[in-house]
Amino acid sequence: MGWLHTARFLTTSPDLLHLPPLDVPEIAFVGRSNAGKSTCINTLTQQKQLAFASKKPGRTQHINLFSLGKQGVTDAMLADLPGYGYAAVPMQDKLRWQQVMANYLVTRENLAAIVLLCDPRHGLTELDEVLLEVIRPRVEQGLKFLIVLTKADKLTRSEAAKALSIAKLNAGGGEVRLFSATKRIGVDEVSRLLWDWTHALAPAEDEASTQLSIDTNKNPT
Ligand SMILES: Nc1nc2c(ncn2[C@@H]2O[C@H](COP(=O)(O)OP(=O)(O)OP(=O)(O)O)[C@@H](O)[C@H]2O)c(=O)[nH]1
Ligand SMILES: [Mg+2]
Repeated sequence: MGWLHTARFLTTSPDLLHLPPLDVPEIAFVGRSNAGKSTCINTLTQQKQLAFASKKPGRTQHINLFSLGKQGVTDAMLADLPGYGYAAVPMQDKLRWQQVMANYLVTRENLAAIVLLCDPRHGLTELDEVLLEVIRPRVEQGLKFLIVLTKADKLTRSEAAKALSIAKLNAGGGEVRLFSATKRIGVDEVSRLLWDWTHALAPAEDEASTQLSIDTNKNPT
């Protein structure tokens, strides 16, 4: 989908305090370290090195923002967050990160959707459950929520079907999709969902408002 290809790096921050306040809808990618968050962002945006992915868990250590939108009109943000649950991280860093993450998820005003990435071979971990609890009040207030089951290329057909039905039970009314960066499973579906969530207006109205903002830029009054 053309829209996600427009992603470009905006900024990086060690915590919520240093993130710029924004008024476009933001989609946060969260989950266990090594679950495939950065790879998922690169696959969706069709850019190899936009977010830094790595075999070594704990690669992403900041909140990284990527802006989306055509013709210089930013209409949404992707946020790549550090993963949790990596055993080799010192306890103090772990606790600090859980705090940064909870703070971001609970108070980031323009947060419109959360994508929780989960490797279905491990299932939802204890820390994933904690995260579900933290975001529950916001999801109940209308925040969109999607569980992406990553690395689906590693599952047989029946394992995939089983993982999907278990995740649906845990998603609390949110969406669930299978995803694979290597086999490009679920890429179009997830892209479509993210577009729909950040563009609640009918397509005709959306076009009109984009046109309006371009005109306004050209001809300020
Ligand atoms: N087979 C397979 N491997 C994948 C897939 N997605 C990610 N990986 C691999 O999983 C590892 C971790 O990927 P990352 O995208 O860096 O994971 P992350 O969740 O951003 O990790 P942190 O930044 O540590 O939180 C890398 O070796 C990726 O190549 C996938 O769909 N299929
Ligand atoms: Mg990462």
